Parts: sequence; structure tokens; C-alpha cells
Amino acid sequence: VDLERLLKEAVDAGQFAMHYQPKVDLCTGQIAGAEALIRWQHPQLGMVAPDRFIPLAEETGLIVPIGDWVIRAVCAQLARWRDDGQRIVPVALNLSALQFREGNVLQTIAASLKEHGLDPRWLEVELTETLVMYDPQAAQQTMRNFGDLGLRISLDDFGTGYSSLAYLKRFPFQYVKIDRAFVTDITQNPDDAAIATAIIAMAHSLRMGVIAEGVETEAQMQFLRSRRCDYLQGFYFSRPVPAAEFNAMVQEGR
Ligand code: G
Ligand code: G
Ligand code: NA
Ligand code: MN
Repeated sequence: VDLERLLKEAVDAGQFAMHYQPKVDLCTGQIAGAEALIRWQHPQLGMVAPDRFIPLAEETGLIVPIGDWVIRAVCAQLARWRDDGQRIVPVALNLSALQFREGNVLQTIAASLKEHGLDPRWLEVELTETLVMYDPQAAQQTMRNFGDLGLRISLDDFGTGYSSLAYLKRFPFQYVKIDRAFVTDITQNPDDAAIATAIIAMAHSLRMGVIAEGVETEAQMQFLRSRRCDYLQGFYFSRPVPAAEFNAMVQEGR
């Protein structure tokens, strides 16, 4: 199949949807936020995994219009929940390198927030270590602009790329996300346990919150809690789910 051609049509054809994965506060056990993750439902191909089409979208530049759609979709969803009188929590978007470097992503976000009368604190962005380190100077300026708008920024996939600890100090991140690679064997592998523990301590001394990704078991959750990790995200609590299901979880006070 010519996936690129199908991907080009997908935005206009309304084939994308956002799913939401809870971020859980390890002190209260409550849902404190969500990561928004795109899903592509093609009429013939069925569900196409993001791992298959996000890299293609990045190569072809289609990530810019798709990313703009994501921003508008998440803002519209938050506004709909708010207008329905629902309790809402901050939602984080993933930004790709191309969007971050070339798109008018900041203007798109600002316009979308304004259109819906949304306070910027309801929207967060996740940037990967690799994206930030590609051009640290430019990234720092762009991130300042995000900060000026009132958005909080997470450093995604921390520990898997080449990041300089000096940059970590200089960049305005509010959260660090410990990559799943260190979480999977955290209760069996002393090296992974040591790395995760060190990331938490370092982030806290730099006044950043810590989110552990890919938490799948009670034992991993207990370990992270004992090390004072702030939030967990992972299948242990919930997979990424459609908007209605996510909202139901938030309203139940889970
Ligand atoms: O659930 P998961 O299979 O959703 O996501 C796979 C990969 O696709 C992850 O690396 C994730 O960061 C990326 N991804 C998911 N949704 C988006 C999105 O809306 N924008 C971008 N740029 N990447 C996304
Ligand atoms: O790359 P990024 O961290 O943005 O992507 C999040 C990815 O991790 C998504 O594909 C999401 O579905 C996946 N994910 C979330 N929780 C878990 C988990 O507990 N285990 C595994 N294996 N994947 C997870
Ligand atoms: Na992410
Ligand atoms: Mn990640």
C-alpha cells in the first residue's frame, strides 16, 4: 500500500482520533494528567500503529499538518469537557522535531487556546531529549517562548539519548519522564534501579517533577513510590484509552 498517499488523505477524511493515557499521582493515587496519543483508524487497513506512520509523517513533513490537527483536537476536547461541567486535568502533547523547528506550533497552540478560552495550564508539551539536543540553543529559545505562553514542558524518554546534564539545568523543564527502558526491569536489575533512583534525585534537586513511563506491575509502582517518584504512567494503571473512557475514569475520582 502507498501509506504516504493514504496518510495525506487521513486528516481531511477524519481518520485520526486521540487516545489519552492517565498520569497518576503516586502520593494520592489520583489521575493528575494525561498524555494524548494519536490513533489512525483507516477504513480498509484498520488501526495503523503510530510506530508505523509517525516516522513516515516526520520524513514527509506531513507531521506538521497532523500535529496541528492534534493540537486543535486536544484543545477542542478539553473545552468540551469543561463546557459539560466535567473535572479536567492537564493534557500533554508530543511534539516532533520538525514541528518544533519549522512549524508555527507556538502560534497554533496560542490560537487554539484562545479560540476555546482555555487556560494554558491545561496544556503541556513533551519534547524528547534527542529533539532538544539537536540544536540546544534554538531549543532553549523556543522553550522559553512556550514558557512565556504558560505551557509546562516535559523532557520525554529521558536517559535514552545523549543529553548533557548541564543542559538539563539550563532548560526550563517542569518534568522529566524516565524512559520505559529503565522501568521494565527496575525490580530485578540493580543498575536500572540505580539509574532510576539517580534520575529522581537529580530532577528533584533541580526542582523538576518526575514521571515514570511504562509502569506495568505493582512491584514497579511500589519501588518508584519508595524512591519518591511523583507520577506513574503505564499499563499497570491504564492503557491509552478513547476520550470518553478517560473522562469516565477522571470523574470516578480514580
Ligand atoms: O501509544 P504509542 O503506540 O501511542 O505511541 C508510539 C509512538 O508514537 C510514541 O513514540 C509517541 O511519542 C508517538 N506519538 C503518539 N502520538 C503522537 C502525536 O500526537 N504526535 C507525535 N509527534 N508523536 C506521537
Ligand atoms: O515515546 P513516548 O514515550 O511518547 O510513547 C509512549 C508509548 O508508550 C506509547 O506507545 C504508549 O502506548 C506506550 N506505553 C505506555 N504505557 C506502556 C506500558 O506500560 N508498557 C509498554 N510496553 N508501553 C507503554
Ligand atoms: Na511522549
Ligand atoms: Mn516517552
